[in-house]
Amino acid sequence: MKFYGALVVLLSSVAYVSAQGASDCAALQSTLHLQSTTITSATHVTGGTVVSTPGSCQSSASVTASICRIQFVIQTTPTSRVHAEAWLPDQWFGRFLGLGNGGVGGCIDYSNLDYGASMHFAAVGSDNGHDGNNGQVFLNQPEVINDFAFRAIHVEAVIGKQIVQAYYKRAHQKSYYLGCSTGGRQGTQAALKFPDDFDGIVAGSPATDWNHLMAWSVELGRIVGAPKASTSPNFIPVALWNVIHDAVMRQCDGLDGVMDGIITEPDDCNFDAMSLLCSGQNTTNCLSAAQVAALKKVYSPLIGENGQLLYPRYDPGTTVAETQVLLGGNIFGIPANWYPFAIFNNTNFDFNTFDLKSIAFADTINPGGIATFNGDLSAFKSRGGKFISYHGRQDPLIASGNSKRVYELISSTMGIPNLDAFYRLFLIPGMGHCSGGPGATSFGQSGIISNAVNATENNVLLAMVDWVENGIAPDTIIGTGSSGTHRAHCRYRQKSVFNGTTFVCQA
Ligand SMILES: [Ca+2]
Repeated sequence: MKFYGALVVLLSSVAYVSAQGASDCAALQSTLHLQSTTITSATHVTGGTVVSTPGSCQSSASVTASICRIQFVIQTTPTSRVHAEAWLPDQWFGRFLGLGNGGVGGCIDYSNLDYGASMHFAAVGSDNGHDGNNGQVFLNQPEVINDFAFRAIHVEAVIGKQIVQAYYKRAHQKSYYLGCSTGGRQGTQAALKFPDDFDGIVAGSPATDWNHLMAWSVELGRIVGAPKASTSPNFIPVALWNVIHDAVMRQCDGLDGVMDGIITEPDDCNFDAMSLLCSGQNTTNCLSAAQVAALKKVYSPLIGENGQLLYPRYDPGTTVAETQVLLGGNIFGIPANWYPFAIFNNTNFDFNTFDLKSIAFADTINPGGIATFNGDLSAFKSRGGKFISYHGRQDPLIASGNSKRVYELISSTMGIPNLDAFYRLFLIPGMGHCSGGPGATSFGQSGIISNAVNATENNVLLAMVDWVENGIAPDTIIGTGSSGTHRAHCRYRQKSVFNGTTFVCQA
């Protein structure tokens, strides 16, 4: 029944359009002329094949549904350009889908191009204005940073929609956006700066308040001794993270009423790091005083020069492997690719010198308006836009508390106590960064996942379609776990509460 529910949504609201065929696709390369845009390839691809891909990110991509694949380049300024692809399915349901990126990345999201086209969207993804994951491209290139900070998604939407219209010989009916991490930030930026680009935005684990996220990532590394962790008394070896993880779960797993390896509300977990302090006879599987102090800092918010909150605390409950991303003793790769090239213009920047003044300096530059921390979504709201955010509660890269903070920022800025009418945030217990983890973490947020249930109530993208086209807002998003279990994820500020049988959402 659930599956057919999804089909009803997909089929009833917009007309089914079949594309013209392979020759019409190929013809676009010579017949379509768009501003500042060069179409480099237009080829019909039969579903079930693998195609080669340009750039340094990957060499090939799977094509599930038969598509017209259009590769194009948009010259955004004399010193910057965006490479993009439109995957236009033979069976199109009239919807446009813009896609985001990850990290400091310039990687076209082929996985979600394939996903979107399979779901009958005309899907467009870009390289974010540069190729690959190296921040060197930002050095003395403000327009490349502008593409990354706000422009790539905008031109992908503007030009992409024109390509869609030319191919299908009719305009799209509704436009959507899907992205996570940096993609979540890009979706937020789209709602703030270009509110007409998308009718519905799905922004996962958003890297909003980017400048302070970068700062927090560095400071977490420095708390455990990076970039000289090997000689630091604060360094915590991976074996001790096993001890810490066990202690965190012992103290906090049961707070939600079920010992299931998932901390439903990490903000309820006031972990007592002192309980792990070595003492007397106890000298193994325990922490030194310096390590205890470091761990307390890890689980505390980042506070600025003037005592202000810069960024919420690291979520307790991440797995040992997840802790190694920011707390393994190195400066994390994304800020290591951001500060030297985009902030300090110093390819040899020494992270030993990083401090609160560095953070304040980055705030003053805020290149390209990258911060993306503004609560005024009034233009997006008044044009009827709908926004869904989601965030895993054991996200090892972006504290889930930041998404609560963004919700409160929007609420206070706009003077709207409850944002349900246009903005919903779903918190996902037991999910890491964008996907994965012991929770019910598959809900249509990215790619084609084998155990995902593609029904409206189980799929965040279809839920968004239902909200935009039918006015039916999702009260919950039902995730599927790796073992096939389901859990209804609650929208903030509701709480996920165990009622003795199952988790329910309570106001
Ligand atoms: Ca639990």
